[in-house]
Amino acid sequence: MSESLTPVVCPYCGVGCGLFIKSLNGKYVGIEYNYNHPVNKGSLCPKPNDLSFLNSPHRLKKPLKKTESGFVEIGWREAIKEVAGRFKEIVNGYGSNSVAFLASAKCFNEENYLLQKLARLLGTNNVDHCARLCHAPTLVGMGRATGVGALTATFNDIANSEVIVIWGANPAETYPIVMGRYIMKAKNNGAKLIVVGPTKNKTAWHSDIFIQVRPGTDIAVANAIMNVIINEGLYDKEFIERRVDGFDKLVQTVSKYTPELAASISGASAFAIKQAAYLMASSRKGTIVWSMGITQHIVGQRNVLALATIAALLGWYGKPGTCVGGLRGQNNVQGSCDMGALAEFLPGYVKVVDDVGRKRIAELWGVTELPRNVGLTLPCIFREAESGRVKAAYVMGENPVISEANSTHVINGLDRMEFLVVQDIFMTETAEHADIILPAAAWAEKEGSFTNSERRVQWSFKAVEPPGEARPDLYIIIDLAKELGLEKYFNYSGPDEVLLEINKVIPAYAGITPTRLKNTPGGIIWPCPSTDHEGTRILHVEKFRTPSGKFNIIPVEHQPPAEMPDDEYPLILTTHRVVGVFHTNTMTGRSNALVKRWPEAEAIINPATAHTYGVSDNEVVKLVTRRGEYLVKIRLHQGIQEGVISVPWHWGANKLTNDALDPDASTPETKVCACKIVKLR
Ligand SMILES: Nc1nc2c(c(=O)[nH]1)N[C@H]1C(S)=C(S)[C@@H](COP(=O)(O)OP(=O)(O)OC[C@H]3O[C@@H](n4cnc5c(=O)[nH]c(N)nc54)[C@H](O)[C@@H]3O)O[C@H]1N2
Ligand SMILES: Nc1nc2c(c(=O)[nH]1)N[C@H]1C(S)=C(S)[C@@H](COP(=O)(O)OP(=O)(O)OC[C@H]3O[C@@H](n4cnc5c(=O)[nH]c(N)nc54)[C@H](O)[C@@H]3O)O[C@H]1N2
Ligand code: SF4
Ligand SMILES: [Mo]
Repeated sequence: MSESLTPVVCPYCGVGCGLFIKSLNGKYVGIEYNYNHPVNKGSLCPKPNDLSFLNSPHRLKKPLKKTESGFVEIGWREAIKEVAGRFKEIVNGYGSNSVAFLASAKCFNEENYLLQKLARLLGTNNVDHCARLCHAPTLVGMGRATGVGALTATFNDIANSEVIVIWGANPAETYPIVMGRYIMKAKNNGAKLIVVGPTKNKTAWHSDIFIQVRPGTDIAVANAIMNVIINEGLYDKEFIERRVDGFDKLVQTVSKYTPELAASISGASAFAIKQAAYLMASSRKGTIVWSMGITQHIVGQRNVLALATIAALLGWYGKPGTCVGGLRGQNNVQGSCDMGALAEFLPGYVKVVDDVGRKRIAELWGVTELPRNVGLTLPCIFREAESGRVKAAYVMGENPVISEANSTHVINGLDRMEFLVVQDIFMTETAEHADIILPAAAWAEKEGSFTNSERRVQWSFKAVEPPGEARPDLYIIIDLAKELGLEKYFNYSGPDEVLLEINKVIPAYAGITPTRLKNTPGGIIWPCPSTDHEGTRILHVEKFRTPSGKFNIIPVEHQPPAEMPDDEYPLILTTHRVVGVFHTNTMTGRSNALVKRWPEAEAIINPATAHTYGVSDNEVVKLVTRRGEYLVKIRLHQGIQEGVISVPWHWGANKLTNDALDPDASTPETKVCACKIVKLR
């Protein structure tokens, strides 16, 4: 018997906690806490305490092919030949842009890098991943305002802040270690906490000021806060003068957003808005972080611009104890974006339309040109599939049937395609529509690097053996590329060689070599331009990375959500997450201890709203929107705004949600739509 402990990075959220996997003869038997890990010092939230999904009998173990009598097992050789053959046929018949690739924030940097390289060498920028449903507005908005889409500093800087603003996020459930180890630490040291959102949730419980807004009204509130800060002369004048462009335009725009106007738009109290403005302005060491309550709106990118601008007024950039940005969601969503698994960006955020940058990467890859048109984003891939223009897709580690807005159309799109490949660790709701299913090894069964929300790149080691014939995504992509005739460009023996190429292609990763990373247990924070550079904790210290070197203020106006309540659909529906369930529940849903504690969806509404519609606690009702219906149990919650119903989306609520898109980031508005309750008895 051989027992071992292997250091891995948690496979769930973007906090990037470290732990050890305990294995016996190559099989997962449990975990041990890693008390020396710089991010979590041993603490873990509920999810990685039970990783028994690794041993689930439902793991995919052999490639599968759809036949008239259902899925049948086939060999790897046949599977790869079939996938390559059909992709070649479709590209030759309909052109490169008739195929699309979905990369995965669950996979390593090296795997995402290879998948986007494969797409681009096949001649298409149709490669995207779940960042599109998530922090694409942050990427675009922070990119325009500061030059970099990522979080400006680290969790330690949050802990050292004197004022912390959490806007449209519920870290107590979604980033529990950031809440528990960093935000609460700051609070214990005297920091003040301001929370903005529609629900007095577990995060808001700890707030000093809670601004309760109706979903989709954040710009009005943000502009009113800036209105007070400017009118009272509370902004950081020196910072504005030296480091910010566009202040005068801002003054003009926010002048009409009085706290009273914002209160009438948002339902928040004008008093709370004013108090929050004074409290924020009381310190030059502050944090503003946000997440899906801000981004999943048709105004997601504009929301981001507004919040980033508040921080600029207060000088909350470029110094210890300040931190601004989106808390990145999936364990490797920051990395997947860095690697260029996005329709508009090549690795390192080189725009596909940037001739110079694109040429540089083409040369490094040994080709003369790369596709120069922006590709289809995730929601658009399914729309184009439904209308018959996207003929084939390769889905690595995503489950769009559950995660995409207005999911009925996603299913229509998948079914209309001529050829669908799904590469996953489980038979997902999406895989059921596939022609070929490829069984992947889970993160602990392979090795590679992940990048957390702080830009911290960490190596996660192989701890256990994959089940059956499941293989690491990296080798599946390499084999496929070879079968497609691209062997010259995919000549890698493993993840180390891929990371060495990433070191050359992405300047911010230049010094993050495999040897160094494996010997640096806490990881290295990018930008890290050379192997003797220790990494960069705080961005924008001297200059912003915009063309002018200054923070670029882009003032924004309030705009109502795409769909507002009316007589027929009188309620506002929003969606949220719960701590013990991750996304489409493929992994947490197969980990027994978690399923016992978090077995099903519970939609929360205010008791007054429940009274109006004659529903009671625990009652199962039908929720109906213009797009679909969904049965769910009702849970009464004093803390939620009247007229709002909040549904966890993990179990299929996206039948209801609106797929109206943010025009700048292409992110669907999954945080607001109009809805009605239909009683079943
Ligand atoms: N347990 C668990 N943790 C996770 C995940 C998971 O699935 N499960 N997923 C990870 C990922 S990928 C992500 S992106 C993050 C997301 O993390 P969060 O954004 O924190 O998660 P959500 O619960 O979707 O939304 C947060 C809050 O937004 C508020 N909200 C809704 N509409 C609005 C609005 O219009 N304005 C404002 N101001 N607030 C609003 C809701 O009250 C909700 O509490 O979580 C990560 N962590
Ligand atoms: N209504 C509503 N909808 C939302 C949201 C919301 O707040 N409200 N949030 C959105 C957000 S922020 C996000 S990030 C998306 C997430 O959307 P998705 O990324 O589609 O959701 P996941 O369940 O994380 O899908 C990951 C898949 O990868 C598989 N997997 C795990 N490890 C591996 C591996 O090593 N290799 C391979 N090949 N597969 C693997 C898992 O089994 C799973 O099927 O959902 C979005 N959808
Ligand atoms: S906070 Fe996130 S990274 Fe840390 S243990 Fe929980 S899910 Fe894992
Ligand atoms: Mo996300």
